[in-house]
Amino acid sequence: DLVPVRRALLSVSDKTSLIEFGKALSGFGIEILSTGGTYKALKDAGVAVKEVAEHTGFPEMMDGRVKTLHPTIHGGILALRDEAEHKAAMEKHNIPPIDLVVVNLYPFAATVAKGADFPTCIENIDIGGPAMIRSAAKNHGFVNVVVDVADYAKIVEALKANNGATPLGLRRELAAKAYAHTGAYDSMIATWFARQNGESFPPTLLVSAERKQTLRYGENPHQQAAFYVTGDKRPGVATAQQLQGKELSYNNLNDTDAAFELVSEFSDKPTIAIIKHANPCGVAMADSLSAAWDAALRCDSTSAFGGIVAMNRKLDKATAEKIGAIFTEVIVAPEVDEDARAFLAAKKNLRLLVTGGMADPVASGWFVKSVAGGYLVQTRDAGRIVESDLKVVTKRAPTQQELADMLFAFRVGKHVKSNTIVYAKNGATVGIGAGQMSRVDSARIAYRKAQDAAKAAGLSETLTRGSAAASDAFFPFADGLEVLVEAGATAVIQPGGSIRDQEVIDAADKAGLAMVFTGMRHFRH
Ligand code: 93A
Repeated sequence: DLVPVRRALLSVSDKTSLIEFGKALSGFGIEILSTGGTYKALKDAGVAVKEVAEHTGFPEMMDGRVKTLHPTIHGGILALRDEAEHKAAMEKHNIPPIDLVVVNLYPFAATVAKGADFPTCIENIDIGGPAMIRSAAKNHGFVNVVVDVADYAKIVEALKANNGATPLGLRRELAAKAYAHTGAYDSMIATWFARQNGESFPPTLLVSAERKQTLRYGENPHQQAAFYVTGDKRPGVATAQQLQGKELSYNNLNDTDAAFELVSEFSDKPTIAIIKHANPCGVAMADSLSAAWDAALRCDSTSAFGGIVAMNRKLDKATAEKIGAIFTEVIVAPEVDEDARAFLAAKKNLRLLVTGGMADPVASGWFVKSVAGGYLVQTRDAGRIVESDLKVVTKRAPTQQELADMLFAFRVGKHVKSNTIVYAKNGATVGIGAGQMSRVDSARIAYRKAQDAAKAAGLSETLTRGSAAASDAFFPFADGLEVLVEAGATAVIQPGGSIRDQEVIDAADKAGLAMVFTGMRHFRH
């Protein structure tokens, strides 16, 4: 299954490492064919190269739209070298075989990202490149195809190891990668095109994402899993750099994403979120990160064990020491200072990630969920309630502190599984009820957890006394609100919109609570 490489076609938009690779190929006595720009770059660097136009006897034309779309090229790639009829055709039409195709495509995504106009984006749809990649991958029995600069070294190594030939295993591996590449390229174009036509979603779900990593297992050890990335370079779990610790697991990635997206909601003050099973068990903002950690941990120090910790400021040593005092799976921060890094380095199992910045909470994007027989797709929840959105519905209006805590609690609640009740006081959650089938139960659980936390801290009363409480959706009855009253909350924020809103408002008035409606709910199932 070893096939010698005698002739290569190089046609690349991204010319990174091109010269070194060209020189290496020449060193194996391989003839190089190239299109205009690639030809010029190689020639200027003194690498022996022949222009495709000379090879085919046909000039590049129509502003480069037709460069390599010629039977001399495609016959040379597609011909089965062991088929008499194919060999006869090659001879009759004077078609030399091409054994290696190296192509990277017109930078369509980068052109769109630059904000280019419609005709420029269209001109950056590569046609000849994908055609050659697909031809070469189809004929992997004889032909090598390289679409990624990172694979240049693999080819050179194989040629070295096999005296100028490559093994079938490598050619098959490259072929699979080639089709993934052209598929992702076309799906990107399809998505862009649908958007130009005014559609939010393309007619078919073509998600352009490439496999970054095969994970050890999925949510459970008997499930297989992999991580696919879209190429979006914004700060987040897909682009974060891991500085230390074991490989991230499926659950780690899911939880880290939840933690980082949550904490990215807050920018005014140093904020920390501790996450377990994709739900926060403590979130707090304070004048320093270290104080934010103390307050976040106080909310539910039992659940914080084995948690994922995210923050919105550079991690400093004082905070790292505090986090390091309890068992933590992952820390994710925009940056980490030298002293914190040195301190954490001793904790070999702790995974430390830096993102280089924070996520944009109002960025657009898709949320995909699978159901039997299909996928549900929605735009991500970029909804954000600010003070001017609030409508006071009770006799008493909230105080400034209550207002601040209500907005904080509601924003945290957006990142908690429904049904959600979040109690917050002085910029810190003091009770979180998540994922219950009844809103009353979420309110009760959050209160009970707050009582546990108070007991653990040796306090005489629970921190929910004098707190603001947020509900991710309206109260269908007054019973949920009555639990908040019992817990000592003095202010409530909720979407409103129930046919029994008046009953709920009456109950709040009776207890002297201040309540506001947001008009927006944050279900998260
Ligand atoms: O416009 S094209 O779709 N028509 C072609 O026939 C063609 N052949 C190669 N674009 C074509 N290419 C692309 O040109 C390659 O995929 C590569 O991205 C680029 C390299 O051009 P140059 O060598 O002139 O820099």
